[in-house]
Amino acid sequence: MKREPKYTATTRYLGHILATIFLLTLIVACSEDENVIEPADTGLRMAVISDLHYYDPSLGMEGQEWQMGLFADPKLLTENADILSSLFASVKTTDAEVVLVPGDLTKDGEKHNHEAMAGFLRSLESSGKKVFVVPGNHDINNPVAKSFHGDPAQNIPGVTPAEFAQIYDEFGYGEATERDPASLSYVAELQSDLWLIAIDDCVYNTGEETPPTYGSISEATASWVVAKLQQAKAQNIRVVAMMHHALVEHFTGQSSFPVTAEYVVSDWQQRASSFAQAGMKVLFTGHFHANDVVSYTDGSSTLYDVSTGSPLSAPCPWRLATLYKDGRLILDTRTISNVSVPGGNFPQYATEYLNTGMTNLVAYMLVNDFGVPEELAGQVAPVVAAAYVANYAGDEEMDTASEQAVMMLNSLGDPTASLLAQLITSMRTDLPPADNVLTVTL
Ligand SMILES: [Ca+2]
Ligand SMILES: [Ca+2]
Repeated sequence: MKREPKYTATTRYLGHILATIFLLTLIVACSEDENVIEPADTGLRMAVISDLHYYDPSLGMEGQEWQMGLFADPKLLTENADILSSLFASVKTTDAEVVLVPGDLTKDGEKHNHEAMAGFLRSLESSGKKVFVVPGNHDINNPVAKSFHGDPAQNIPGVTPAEFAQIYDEFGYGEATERDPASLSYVAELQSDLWLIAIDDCVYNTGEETPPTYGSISEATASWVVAKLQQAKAQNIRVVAMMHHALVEHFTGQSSFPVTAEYVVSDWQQRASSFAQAGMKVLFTGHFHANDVVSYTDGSSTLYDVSTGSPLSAPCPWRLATLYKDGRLILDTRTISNVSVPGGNFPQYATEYLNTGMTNLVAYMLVNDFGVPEELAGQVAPVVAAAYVANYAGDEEMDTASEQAVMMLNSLGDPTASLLAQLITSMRTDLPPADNVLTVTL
């Protein structure tokens, strides 16, 4: 006769403990097999906010000159203070340790707005983050720094390069381990084995009545950047870079279309090749107001140009980026949504504002700058505007309306019409990799 085993409460209890230990062992073994991130490598968490274009509403928003400015450049300037306030509140809630701002901190380089921006950045730092800035094309020696208390608009003080560095002393210039004598470029240490190379590619002293849109890295500054990259490589130090203008074309032909050429730095292929060869692997940029990522390869060297859109242009994005020691860079995108506007739906309001503004601007430019007949301009402008909206948002694709417009334009046998067809196609054809949520290995 088989005897039934007798379980006591104690043996059942011991059994549970043994089962738990066994399970825990399994979990640990599985974790090791899957090669989870070592606790020591939590990565460096960065927020990237670009093209903030701050303008203090108390400087006035009245008059035809103000309205003309909005027509020529359809940014959400009227709503900018509320939008930036929402942005800074959101950035504060993240666990980002570093905040990168690749230029265009102010509407047009007004000293008043720079000082206010420094106050906002100080408040970000008091929430436990380190902020680093470089100038954009609007920020320094800007001849159109104005207040708008009715027509005519009034000139107000701007800033010189030295004043810019002084105002943003706590946000890069004061903690720089090295500064480029030829520009406002600098090196700062983000971690003991990670440098930020902040590159100033802006052109300040043209003597023109309006600030230049294009950017250019002087030979002296390019050599300085290459020397810093080589020094980092020799010391086994990783590098993250930032600059205002794109270093690499973000869509095919961007540097040659008349309306988009000035958004890519001059001599971009030469600069991109030398920086990639010297070891630059990732560069955060802004300027075009588009969320986009492209790569550039020279031989065995590849770099990623990560462009971040503006909070003042739909979809009002900013980025979170985490860089691990094994080279993985995880990029995520956030958009600003909680701003009070007529109708209550801010994302929809921002998209309609950009769409309408770009449609009107493109129609005007087609007729007045490119000699396109008014009827054709009226037909094509909404398609070009929609291409901008899609390109700014990132991960863009062709749609039926664009395909039909491209076919119609190509059938006209006119050089301007063909160029427009190319522009629409290029702006809707995303170059790899993806733009908003992705992981790349540097
Ligand atoms: Ca892309
Ligand atoms: Ca894209």
